[in-house]
Parts: sequence; C-alpha cells; structure tokens
Amino acid sequence: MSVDTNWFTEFYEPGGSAFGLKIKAKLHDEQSAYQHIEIYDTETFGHLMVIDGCVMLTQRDNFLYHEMMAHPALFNHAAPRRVVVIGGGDCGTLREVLRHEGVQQALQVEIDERVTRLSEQYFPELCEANGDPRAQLLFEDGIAWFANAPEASVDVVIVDSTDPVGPAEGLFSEPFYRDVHRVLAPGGLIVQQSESPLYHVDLLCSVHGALRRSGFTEVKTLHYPQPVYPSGWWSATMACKDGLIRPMRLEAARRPAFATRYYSAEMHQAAFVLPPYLTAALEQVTA
Ligand code: AG3
Repeated sequence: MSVDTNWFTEFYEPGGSAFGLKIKAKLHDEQSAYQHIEIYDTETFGHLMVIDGCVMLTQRDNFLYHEMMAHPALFNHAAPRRVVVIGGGDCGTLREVLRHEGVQQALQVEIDERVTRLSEQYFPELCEANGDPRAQLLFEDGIAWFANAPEASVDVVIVDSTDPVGPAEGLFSEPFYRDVHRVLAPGGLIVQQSESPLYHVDLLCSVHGALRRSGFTEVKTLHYPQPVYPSGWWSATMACKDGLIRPMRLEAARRPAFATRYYSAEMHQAAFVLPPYLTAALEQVTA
C-alpha cells in the first residue's frame, strides 16, 4: 500500500475507509502503561493526538465534539452541580463543563495520566481550566470509581471514552450503566460518546438497550459533525435516571454566560432530530 509518509492516516478497516491529515512533524511518541500515544503537528488542523492508531482530537475541530459532549447535557439537566467526566484525559470536556457557573464540582476520572500530561504540553488551551478550584483530576479506572461511589451523589456523568474496544469496552456495558444509575441523583443524566451514526448503528442500538435495562427511563441520541473520526459524523447518547429527559433550560441555553463556537440552543434542538433510518433502527430496540 503506498501512503505518503508526510500524512497521518487512520484506517478504519470495518468501514473500508480512512481519514488522513498532512503532517509537518511528529512531536511525541510513547507507549504508556495503557496505550500507544502519538502527537503530531499537522499542516492545517494544528496539533493532533492519536491513541492506538485512532484519532482522538485536533486543535482545529475538537470544539465540535467537546461542546456537544458537555452543553446539551448540562442545559437539559435542571440544575447540574456535581459533574463527573469519565475518560476525557485531554481535559477538553472538563473545560466546557467548568464554563457553567452552577457547576460546583467537576471530577475527571481518567485511567491514563500520560494523556493529561501530554495534553497540558501540546493542547494547553484545553487544560486552561484545570486550576479551577471546582476541578479535580483523578487518574484511575472509571469503572472501579463508579462501583465504589456513593449512591445519588452526582448530577451529570459524561463518558468521553475511546472506541468500545480494549480498556473502554466496559464503559459501554450494563454493569457500568447500573453503577452509574445508582450513583446519579434523582433527575440525573448520563451522556456518552456513542460513535458514528453511519457505521455504528448496531452499537447505538445496543447502548440504548443496555441503558434501558439498567434502569434509565429515557434514552436519546444526538449527532454532530466530527471530520476527523471515521465517517466524519459522530454521536452522543443521553439518558435520564428517572422520568423523561427534561426540555433544555431554554433561557440559559439561548444566552450562555460563555462563548461557544458550535453549540447554540438551536443546534442543541437540531442535534436530537434523527434521520428516519436511525429512528427506525432505534425504535426496534426493546429494553
Ligand atoms: N474520544 C474518542 C472518540 C473515538 C474516536 N474514534 C476513532 N478515531 N476511531 C476522544 C476524546 C476527546 N476528548
């Protein structure tokens, strides 16, 4: 196979597709205790982080993902005070969470401390809120953390993981969801990155089913573009502990006290509108 060596390419074998970025330089390469981490400087997307051959983020387009992982859940929840991010070691999701003034505690539980240390070095803008007194960074296994966390102690859980293979697999499974359900306070929400709406319909269906069987009473998927991930189109799945997912706090969402580049109340509303093929697939899911 001839691939120009000045390009980084993520080959997505199951989809028979690939996404590439033209590279200026490789800045870092290490095998951490958990995974192979590479950092590149690209021609047009700024710095790029790759884990085990999969694109994690670039400086140019991570705002799409991070804003949509944080703000819909935080504006759908009635009054989010205690937030836990599982994974998300680059701290981009944490930064968006901390933009919400009502948040009193934001805990990030990332298994691999090296991801955060490299992000501090190569993506400093994502780590700018890490010194916020409301922020706490733990480096341990998120699944174990939830198994031991007290009941009804968290308002919003954001699962910002890698693909559901290897260490992240357990984050897409019923035992984990059951623990999250127990740890969420009444009115609590979970939102999880849930892969491509084009390539991973089966995964989306299995996430919906597993969340329902774990006690979550309403499950909804939202979608947004993410050019650097397989298919260029990505999703997050949100579920509530009890009752229905509340409509977003419209006044607050319309006039956030902070700047956003992709998120708006209208984009939030629109992101929940699904194409018919996906609605049809998800309707087949029985709890
Ligand atoms: N979360 C990674 C999503 C999975 C990307 N998959 C892929 N490239 N095959 C990214 C962490 C951003 N905070």
